[in-house]
Amino acid sequence: MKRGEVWRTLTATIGRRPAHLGLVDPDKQGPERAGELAGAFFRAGSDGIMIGGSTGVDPRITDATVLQIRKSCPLPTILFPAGAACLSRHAHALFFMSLLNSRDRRFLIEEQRRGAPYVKRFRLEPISMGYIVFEPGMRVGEVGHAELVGRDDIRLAVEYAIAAELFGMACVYLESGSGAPEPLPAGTVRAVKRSVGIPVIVGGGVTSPESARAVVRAGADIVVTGTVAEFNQGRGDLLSRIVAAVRKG
Ligand code: 1GP
Repeated sequence: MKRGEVWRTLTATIGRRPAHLGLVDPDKQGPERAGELAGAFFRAGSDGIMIGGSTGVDPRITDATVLQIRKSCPLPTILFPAGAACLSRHAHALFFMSLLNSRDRRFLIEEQRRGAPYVKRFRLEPISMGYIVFEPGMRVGEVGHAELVGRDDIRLAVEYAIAAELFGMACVYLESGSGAPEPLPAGTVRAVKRSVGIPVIVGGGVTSPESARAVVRAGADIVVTGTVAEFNQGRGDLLSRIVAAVRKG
């Protein structure tokens, strides 16, 4: 995968079927284990690896994690940064994202301002994203000072998503928070999907093929899972069944 082709390739995929991205948080394990997780996502049929978490890590840890992931699987690597300190020149692309419902300028524009020159210098492919955090929000809700959107607050969700589209953002991400007990309700995903023409990404709390199916049938173009891969062993390859459910639509 060449830089500059990641988003084009992913959008071509979602023209045919929903896509799956596996999330690896460099803060949760060492690079070796991160590589193993990426390999598991690849074997399960994921379309790419997102690298990031709620807390800013040492850029050297992000670098080592990205390099190990690239050794372990051929999938495109997309940074999902908590801030300017989480960039790596070794990734293919990054979600250049703004947490639209943050109360803190830092997550709306300040981290982005600080990181922008490095994105250029590292020639990372930027994929602009409106990031919206819903209840329960988990760690990212706290760290990002999000004014959480209610799970069923369709009006607010749709307004944020349309605003993202009008800003020219490439996609919108509906986030319930990593480790959320459930994914976002189908009604909320469906309403957002009907309101915007840009791809809709849904993540947080997808831990079963049934919940993955519900989210894609509601209209998610891309489903993100992180936590489930960490507990995949001994569970009948749950990850492969989740990814298959996403791909089948
Ligand atoms: C977090 O939405 C992602 O940003 C993934 O969440 O860890 O709950 O799969 P999970």
